[in-house]
Amino acid sequence: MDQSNRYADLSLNEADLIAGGKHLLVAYKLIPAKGYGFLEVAAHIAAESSTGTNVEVSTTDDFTRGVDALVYDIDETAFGDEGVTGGGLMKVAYPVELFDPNLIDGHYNVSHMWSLILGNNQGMGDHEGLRMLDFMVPECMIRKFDGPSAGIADLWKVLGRPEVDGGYISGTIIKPKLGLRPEPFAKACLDFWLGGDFIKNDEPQANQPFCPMKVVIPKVAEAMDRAQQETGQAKLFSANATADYHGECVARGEYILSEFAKYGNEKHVAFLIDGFVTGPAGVTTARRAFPDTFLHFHRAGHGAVTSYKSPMGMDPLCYMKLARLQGASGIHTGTMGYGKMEGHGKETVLAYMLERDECMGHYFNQKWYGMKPTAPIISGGMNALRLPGFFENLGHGNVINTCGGGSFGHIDSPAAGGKSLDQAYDCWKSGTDPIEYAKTHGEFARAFESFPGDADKLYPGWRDKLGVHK
Ligand code: CAP
Ligand code: MG
Repeated sequence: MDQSNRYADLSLNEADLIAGGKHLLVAYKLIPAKGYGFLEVAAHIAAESSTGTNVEVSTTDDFTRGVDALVYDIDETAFGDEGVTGGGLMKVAYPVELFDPNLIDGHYNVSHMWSLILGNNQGMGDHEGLRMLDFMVPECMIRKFDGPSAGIADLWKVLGRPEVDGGYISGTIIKPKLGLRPEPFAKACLDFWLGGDFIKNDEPQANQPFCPMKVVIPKVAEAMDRAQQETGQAKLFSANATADYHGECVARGEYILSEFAKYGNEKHVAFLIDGFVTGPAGVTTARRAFPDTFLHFHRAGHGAVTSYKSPMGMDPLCYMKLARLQGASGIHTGTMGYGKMEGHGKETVLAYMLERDECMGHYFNQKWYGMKPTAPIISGGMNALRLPGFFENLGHGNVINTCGGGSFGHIDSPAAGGKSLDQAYDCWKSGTDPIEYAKTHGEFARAFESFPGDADKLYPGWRDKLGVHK
């Protein structure tokens, strides 16, 4: 049934909708199934995502019609006509009345918003692809999402740095991903902390019988204390507190904090939450139960909904915005084409959208009205050699960066790996040519020999220039 006479109004003006402040706007890429009209399917999507279904129902009244989501703009061939790689653009205005304030405090919840704007409409039979490209939340809603509590400024403070523009935080992920018992795990931590600042659990490291949390966490807390004494520098650990049940997440969080508190280091802890698989419930549990602890949003699994390979799901930019609304202190943004995960150089907007108080996205300018920033966490196949280019592309270095292979793969030691990362930042910041910089900075220089494939690609002729022959 074509419902475009009810769920589409192409005379609506986007600037007026924004100025009115009473609608959440969403841009989608739509590929209608064969035999269906573009506007017909677009209207069905607006219906399915708000007040309707595939037919008119007799229970609808005038109030109901007043809160219909409306298609207000379409461009049927915006992305070409090449099957699932093509498609058109559609924009929908959702009245704010459709969204769900909490019973307990009136705050909006992301789960509800997500299930409305990217829920049932994903499974409809009359399209071959529906991907959310961008959305814009109006001020009256922005002010009622939790947003972040702790942030990168708190970590800079612990590190004794300025709380604005505190700079690069060099980190690692303990590798191997699984299979270390408590002693070697804690030793790996110490070995890195002698050179770098920040360690995170790899996301599957939890409470396995071969490395129980109650055995390994005290050893890691002890290793942190030792590293801090030996280096005279503060160190940070992001501990996995992910769990299905909120009670388990809170129990893990409390336990972890209590162990680090024995050395006065509870502020040196972040909680890693696998926020894609737990969903907003897992993130909000940690955000609300531990508002003073940096909430490290790891997104394993997100590719299922954000990958550019798919005509479905959402653009990574939407995922970043959802994370900031939920209150992540930091989230993995990928490596913008410089690491091993899917991505490209123009993804700098992912970081800017998280950090800034106002940012132009793919389709909408989003104002955050003072909501705290979410820090970009850069991870996945990175090492010292790839960092100068990464910083140049991003334009700043106020990020947390974790290099697992890039630290534990350094031929001298994990500490040398950690030092090579800080040197890479210093190299870029000082505007020095990396080859010239390597001549006077040993750990950075040895990264060339540690990752020769990258060195050949990024710095051709490096062997001759650095006098390395074997
Ligand atoms: C990185 C990592 C992260 C990925 C996730 C890994 O290790 O720990 O989980 O970065 O991707 O297991 O691959 P390496 P993203 O440094 O050894 O690559 O950050 O894009 O969410
Ligand atoms: Mg990992």
